[in-house]
Amino acid sequence: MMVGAEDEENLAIRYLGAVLKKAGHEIVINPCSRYEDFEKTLWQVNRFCPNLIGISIAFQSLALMYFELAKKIKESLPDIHIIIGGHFPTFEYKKILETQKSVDSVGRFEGEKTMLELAEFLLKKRSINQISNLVYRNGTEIFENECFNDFPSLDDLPWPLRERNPQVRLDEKFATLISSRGCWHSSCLYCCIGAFHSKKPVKFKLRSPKFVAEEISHLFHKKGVRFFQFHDDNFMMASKTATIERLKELHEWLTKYSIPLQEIVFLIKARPDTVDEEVVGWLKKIGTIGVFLGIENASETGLMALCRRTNVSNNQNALLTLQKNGVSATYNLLIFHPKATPDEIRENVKFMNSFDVFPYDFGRAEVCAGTPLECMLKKENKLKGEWPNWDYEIENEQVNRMCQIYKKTFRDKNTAYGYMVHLTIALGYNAKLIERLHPGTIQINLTNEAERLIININKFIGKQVSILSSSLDRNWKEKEISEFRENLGKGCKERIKLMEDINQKITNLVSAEHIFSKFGIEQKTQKVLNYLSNFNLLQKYD
Ligand code: B12
Ligand code: SF4
Repeated sequence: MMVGAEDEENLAIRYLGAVLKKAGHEIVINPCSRYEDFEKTLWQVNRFCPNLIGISIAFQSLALMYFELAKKIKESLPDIHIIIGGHFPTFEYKKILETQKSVDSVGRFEGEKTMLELAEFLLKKRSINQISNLVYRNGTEIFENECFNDFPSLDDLPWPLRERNPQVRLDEKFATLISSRGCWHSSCLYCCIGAFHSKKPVKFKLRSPKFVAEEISHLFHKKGVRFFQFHDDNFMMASKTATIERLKELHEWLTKYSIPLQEIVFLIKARPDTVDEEVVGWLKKIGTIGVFLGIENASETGLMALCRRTNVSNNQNALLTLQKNGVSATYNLLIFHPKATPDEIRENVKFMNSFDVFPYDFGRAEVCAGTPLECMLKKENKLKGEWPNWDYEIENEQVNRMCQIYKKTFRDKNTAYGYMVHLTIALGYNAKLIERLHPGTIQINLTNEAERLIININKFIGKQVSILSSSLDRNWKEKEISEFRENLGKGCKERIKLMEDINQKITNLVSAEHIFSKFGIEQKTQKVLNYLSNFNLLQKYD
């Protein structure tokens, strides 16, 4: 059984499940993203009684939850072998095995080979010291096997195990996939991807466009998926020439597989220094409607401190190029980091108040295992808090004060700020998705309404951040903090309501078009809906 967080198809447990299935093992994929999912997971465990449970922990923030799950599973069925793997355990394997008695072993780095070999061990076909990348406990001792330090051949891997019925988003069938593993930059201060692949001969590995297109073709033709999200760390290559070549090849194969490109949409991740007119032209041709853009900071000093190797003009060019070409973007600003200065914060706040087109979030660079940030703070003896939820103080006192107030306000659950941002990001893509897949008069109104609302939300966030930044110059009293939190929460909740309304309208439009198309009415849906709304028969489309 494979267990892991799953807001959208979790490719880690689904790739590992696929190789085990291909080798003839029976597999159950059990998503478990929060404590509320424990009951269902334990029920599945007891029903299926697996010999082996693989728990995937990518997110350090969820590690304690999965340790608790492992304990509950062991209490109920003590003989099951529990292995955990993913980004966090890859680096923290020793501490995990020392402190978590319910965990039998840790699989480091990529897990395909490890899981296959562990399954063979459980069938008594190999000994435990012959399992690559495995660290395990035997009595009170911990043993570390040799690591296989290379990428698997991505073109030869079976496709991730998927449910018979695809997930649905916005009434469109939705799937996640990857076209590469690793990252050619591999150096950002807060990111563990560099360390995760650092011992391999190359920093990243690609799937051939032919095989990526083949997987898309299967999902499109056999399962009706039209909405695809690529989870590659960087969808684009280090050089423009290589990027264009790859996009052209992908375009060619998608066409060869008879995929009507106007009928599919892609979301991808990209660094700003890889985005220009020509690249965006090709991205649009293959169906890209949205980009998770790695802006990360709006000042030169901030970008340098975060080791991004990009600059402010890369960021601006990428944002403006995407905007000009009608592709949506969303990004994060890590304005708080150990060396952030008041001037840098002010530059970021200015940027937030000047560019208000795309949804974004902002916050602090968090300490994850294996990152250069963790290494730096350890070396400087500045890691605070308790494993695995590390904390740190920002060197500049004023910025540190602002960050503390940020945590008590923007990150307080009651303000619902996080949920508002989450909805804004989705609204940005939804507005573009209907533009590509469901064009028409109603769509134009809805897309415009959504884009206006996003600008309104950004103006609101910008204003709140400007107020917050006054804490750079003076300390805030507790009363001021609670009043600010209250106002922020009120503003967020009002906007959440507006977004929920418009998202509902967008979903209604998509559903109505799907129903009409079942009756063979493909082109005129929105004209008919508009006509009916004249008679108040369809008030929800007003
Ligand atoms: C998709 C994704 C998401 C999705 C989650 C989708 C889902 N599962 O529901 C979304 C967008 C929701 C998301 C959110 C966040 N994410 Co994210 N995300 C990713 C991303 C880009 C891809 C994951 C993926 O599909 N990889 C492809 C699979 C095939 O690779 P893999 O996960 O590495 O799995 C392999 C190995 O790790 C190993 N393995 C994995 N599990 C197991 C289990 C066993 C038993 C074994 C043996 C091996 C093994 O084998 C697998 C196959 O080879 C990764 C980056 C990355 N490259 O992985 C970041 C990443 C996991 N995310 C990260 C972060 C920080 C976040 C956020 C905190 C961001 C934020 N500020 O909000 C949130 C946290 C969400 C939460 N729930 O707490 C960090 C995690 C760092 C950490 N150690 O905590 C990563 C590594 C990005 C980074 N560059 O640092 N994320
Ligand atoms: S944040 Fe992105 S660009 Fe930076 S090292 Fe990680 S994956 Fe690469």
